[in-house]
Amino acid sequence: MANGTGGTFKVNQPTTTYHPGALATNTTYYWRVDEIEVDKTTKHKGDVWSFTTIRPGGGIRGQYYRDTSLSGAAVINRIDPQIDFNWAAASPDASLPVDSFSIRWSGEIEVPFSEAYTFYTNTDDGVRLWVADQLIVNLWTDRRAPTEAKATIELVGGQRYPIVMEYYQGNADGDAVAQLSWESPSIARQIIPQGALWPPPS
Ligand SMILES: [Ca+2]
Repeated sequence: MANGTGGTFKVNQPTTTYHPGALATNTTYYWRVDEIEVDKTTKHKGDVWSFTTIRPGGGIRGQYYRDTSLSGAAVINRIDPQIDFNWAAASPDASLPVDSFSIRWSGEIEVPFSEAYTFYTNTDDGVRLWVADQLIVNLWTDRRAPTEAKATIELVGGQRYPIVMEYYQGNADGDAVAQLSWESPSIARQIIPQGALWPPPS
């Protein structure tokens, strides 16, 4: 039964498994299993259960500023699929200077499993990272080279948490790098994929 629209009887099922075929994303499915006893007349009506399939993630909002302190109006507002940038000695965009710019990425993150997640920032220059409203990385200083920081936090599978990463490229130190990765007992270290990230709820 899909969308709670009064579902349809699917099939008499002689075994304990049923394969419904491919499911749509971002859809709630309802299902009920009735049993008939071996006398073929006594019926037991089951409970209605439901679940909602995930929708593909939409990346994270990026707001880009023309100074190192995220002040004034953002000159770029866009959705970045991931935080995985190495601009080297260049600028992210013609509307930004090569040096002295800053970025705030914000949105939500959904984790697949209930376990400890280690977040890794790799930046040149400064970075601050909040996950689940906790400031877990705070290195708001110039860097002479891409520098890693990490922090571990317990999260619950299937839940969405706010995530914010702020970053700046300083005035004097050439290269600009900003990357955000994660790792858990179930996930090998990787750049956080687009499918786990969402723009802020509107
Ligand atoms: Ca730099």
